[in-house]
Formats: sequence, structure tokens, C-alpha cells
Amino acid sequence: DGPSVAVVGVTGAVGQEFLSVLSDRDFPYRSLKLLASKRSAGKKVTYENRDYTVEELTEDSFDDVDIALFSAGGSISKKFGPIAVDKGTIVVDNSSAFRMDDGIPLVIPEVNPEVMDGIKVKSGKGALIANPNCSTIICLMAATPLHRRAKPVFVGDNVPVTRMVVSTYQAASGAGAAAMEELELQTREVLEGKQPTCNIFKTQYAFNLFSHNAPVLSNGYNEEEMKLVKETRKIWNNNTVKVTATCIRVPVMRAHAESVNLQFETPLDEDTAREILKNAPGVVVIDDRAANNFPTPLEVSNKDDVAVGRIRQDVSQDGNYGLDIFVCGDQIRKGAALNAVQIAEMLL
Ligand code: 11C
Repeated sequence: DGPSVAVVGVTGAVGQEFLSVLSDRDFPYRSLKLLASKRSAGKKVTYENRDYTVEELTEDSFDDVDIALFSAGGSISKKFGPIAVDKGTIVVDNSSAFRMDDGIPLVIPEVNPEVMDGIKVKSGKGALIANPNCSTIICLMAATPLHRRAKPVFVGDNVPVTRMVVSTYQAASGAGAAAMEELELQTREVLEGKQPTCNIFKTQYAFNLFSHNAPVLSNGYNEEEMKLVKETRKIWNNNTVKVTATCIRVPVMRAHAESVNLQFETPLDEDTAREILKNAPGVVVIDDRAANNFPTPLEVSNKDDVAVGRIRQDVSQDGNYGLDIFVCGDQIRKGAALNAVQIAEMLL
């Protein structure tokens, strides 16, 4: 008999995926509570041969809940996360609400599990753990093994990656289930010669791409780009690594792609990099130059592993100090729900 689990935001794209991943991984739970806004309360859900009724999220929802998986937006997390922690619940939060707060672990289980040391369900103490942004998770799943040269344990001062330039091609799912529906609807409308419905995004999405919809900050970067900068530094526990990013929304349903240029403190050749990535947990290498076969978002959709290809020496840098790679990962799965459930597994 495992922990009692609550899923907050169960009707959303990530909320639904929490349920799939818990089931796929045979997560051992004693009881399960499905929570959502008042609007969705009362809905019936059958899950693992049992009937559940979605309950309204309230301040009393967390009595007797050991682990709560949150994906209902930042303001819900800000309000209800601390309430749950006070009740002794360990919250794994998929929003950006607490990620950069001091003392809140920001975790990719394959990358920095050590920051969760001592946080366990059986301690009976509440805690908050943040799930990183999906583009950060997908990028660092591939960049970290190279950064560490496959060392099993991160050595604080050894920082082979000195600079990382990321360009993203982000799927509709990052903006939620309604954005996915709008992409499908628009695609049909455009093909039928109709005016596309633009409720979620201001710009036509089907047959187009646009700069990520996150708010643009005074430095000209949007919030999504600055998350890649700040979260990488926190997860790698290094405040000097230079990161810059350009984030773009592309008409793809549920997997993000990222072009990542890495600059190293000491040389790393592409063959060694390929071997390191082949052995990295949660990573699969698709890098067939002869067949021009490399990772695609469709290929990684609904999959757990992040795919890496186009592994090549950066010709703009002398002496093997730079590498280019192309990474694809399912945004809803490893970018959100799977990562959170892996964190929950570490709490047992
Ligand atoms: C996207 N990464 O793909 C975003 C969505 O901080 O968790 C998630 C935003 C976040 O649009």
C-alpha cells in the first residue's frame, strides 16, 4: 500500500498525462484523488478499472494526501501549494511559481536527484519540489551528459559547458489542451479556405510559426527564453554558465524540438559525444547521416526518451571546443508529467 496521491488540474493536458504515466509505471498508490476547478468538479472518470468523481480543489483537499502532483497553472500552485505543504503533503509542482525560489529543489531525476536528499513520504513532512520548464528539461537531458562527460556524479567546479545557445521549435501542447484543439481546428479551417479561429494565440498558427507567446521582458527576451537561462544555472548549480535562447512556437502537436550549440571549457570530439549520449539515461541517439535520418517531434510523441541527433563539431570553433546537437522530446511526457512522476517515485 503506497502513498495517497492527489492530481491537481486533472482535466488538463498534463493532468491527464499524470494519470497515464502513473498507470504505465505501476506507481504504487493507496488512494487517488482527482482535483480540478469548480467548473470540472462532478465529472466522472474511470481509471484503472475504478470510477472516480473529479472533486473541486479547496483548502481541505489535502487532508491525508501524501503526494500531490500539481499542473493547474502558477496562481493555483501559489495559493494551494503552501496549504498542501502545511498539511504534510509533498507537492510536485509543474508550474513556474516556485522554481527559482531559494530552498525549492528544481529537479530532473537523471540530472540532479541529489537536491532532493532527505525528502521522503515516510518522513511525514510536507515539501515543495518544482518540475522545470519543458524546454529546459528536454535540453538538459541531452546537454548534461556532455557537460559532465558522463561522470556519474556532478563535480561542483568542473564546468565543461561554458556557453549554450538554444533555439526551440515548440509544440502546441506547451500552451495546453485548448491550444492543441485550436491547431487542429485551424488546420481544417485553412484547408477549407475559411478564416482560422484565433482564440488562444493572436496569430494564425496552422501553416505558420511565431515567437513564443510568453510575455516579452524589458531585455527583449520572452519569459520562456529566460526560463532556459535561469533554470539551467540552478539545475547545474552554476551561476556563470552562459545561456542564450530564442523560443519559437511551431505547428506541431505535442513534442518540442531544440537546436543546441554547446561551447566547452576543454575539447570534446563528436565521436566521444555520440558515445556519451548513447549511454545517457533517458536519451536515445538517432544520428544517421547517410540516410539523413534524425530526430523528429512525431517520432518522440508519446515516448519517454528524449532523442538526440545532428551531433557534429561546430565548425565556427577551433579545436573541438564546440558541438551542435538537435534534440526532440515529448513536451507533455518527459517535459512535464513523466518528469514529475519520476520525482514522485524518488519520494517513496
Ligand atoms: C511552452 N514551456 O511550451 C511552455 C509551457 O513554465 O511551465 C510551460 C510553461 C512553464 O509553451
